[in-house]
Amino acid sequence: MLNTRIKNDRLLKALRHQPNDRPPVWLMRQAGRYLPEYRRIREQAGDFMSLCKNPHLCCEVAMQPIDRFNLDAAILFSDILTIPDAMGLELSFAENQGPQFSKRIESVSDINKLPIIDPEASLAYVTEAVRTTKSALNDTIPLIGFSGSPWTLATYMVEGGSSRTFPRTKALIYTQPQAAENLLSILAINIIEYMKAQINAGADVAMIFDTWGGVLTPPGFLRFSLKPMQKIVSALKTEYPDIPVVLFTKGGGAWLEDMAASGADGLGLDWTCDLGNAFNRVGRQVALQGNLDPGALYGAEEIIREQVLAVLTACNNQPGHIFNLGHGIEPGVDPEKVKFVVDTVHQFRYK
Ligand code: 1CP
Repeated sequence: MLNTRIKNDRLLKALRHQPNDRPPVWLMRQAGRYLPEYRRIREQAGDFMSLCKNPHLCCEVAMQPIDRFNLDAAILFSDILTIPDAMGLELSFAENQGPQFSKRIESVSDINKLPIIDPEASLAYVTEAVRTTKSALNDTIPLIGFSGSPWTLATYMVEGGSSRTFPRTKALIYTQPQAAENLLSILAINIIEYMKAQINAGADVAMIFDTWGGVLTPPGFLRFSLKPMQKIVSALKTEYPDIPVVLFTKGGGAWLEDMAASGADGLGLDWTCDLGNAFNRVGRQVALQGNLDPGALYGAEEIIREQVLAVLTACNNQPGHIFNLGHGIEPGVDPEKVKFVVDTVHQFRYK
């Protein structure tokens, strides 16, 4: 399903290591609370999940940063926690609090009872949001579909919400590693079906957010995070060889060689990783996406320019770099600073 009709295909070119005039730019959490127009729609929707379940509003908020900043890619507006919700854990977001599940995984028998989902049925609101957004984009830029990684989704399902130290999930992998692997396998199966449904609905790129992979030990990362992500990459690349797959492990800088060997087309880097060094390590095998510190957006313009240029020049004019932040835009950031970052990338040219 190689989409050759897309007018601005810088992102797809970068993911294939083809030359571009400049790196493509999009930003994690580009749609979100730092934008006043997002806060208005969010208020109109009521709670966050009602927004996620309304394809027209999802499309509208996904388009807001595109209209404002002229980015090179749009990302589906949804959340990674839609899968555990569809698996029966009942997700809610209380006002100004993190996600909460009314049920969580407490035992091996809870894991054994988890369903294989049909995303075309229970997550039809997501595939509909993909179709609606894809149609609004009208092939101007690619649309990125996404899912959480099995490990990252497992942490939320076992903790029952957000956590800083993951006590229950750590207890699970150290006391019942086989059960943890079963949970991760069920999640991998559901994520594969979910990503296929998004690709069939029109997503041009598949990105896996492994936000919490970095809290594992090196062998723990290989076993509990990379192995199930590798299954997803293999399944998607077999069925859709032309759809690029990007893996982003926050805190995964030490494991780039292992991640590159997964067969993914691109890797996301957080800001703790040196981009030039990462490029020397794996830049021939995979495209690299990142990695401006989201905190730089609190700086003055001259500081931001310096930081953005450091990222833009780190790969030595080689193709295969996608400009992004090292993690999502924080809600307190001034949209004008975001515009300044994007404009600085737009003005850059490869030598
Ligand atoms: O009230 C609000 O408006 C809720 C804020 C919000 C938003 C805007 C949440 C709640 N999710 C989102 C959208 C979202 N989430 C996107 C949309 C597209 C875009 O990037 O523009 C994406 C890709 C996500 C993915 C997501 N959700 C991740 C992975 C990426 C990351 O940031 O690390 C994670 C971990 C979540 C869980 C989540 N969703 C929302 C919250 C508050 C949390 C908890 C985060 C935590 O545990 O610290």
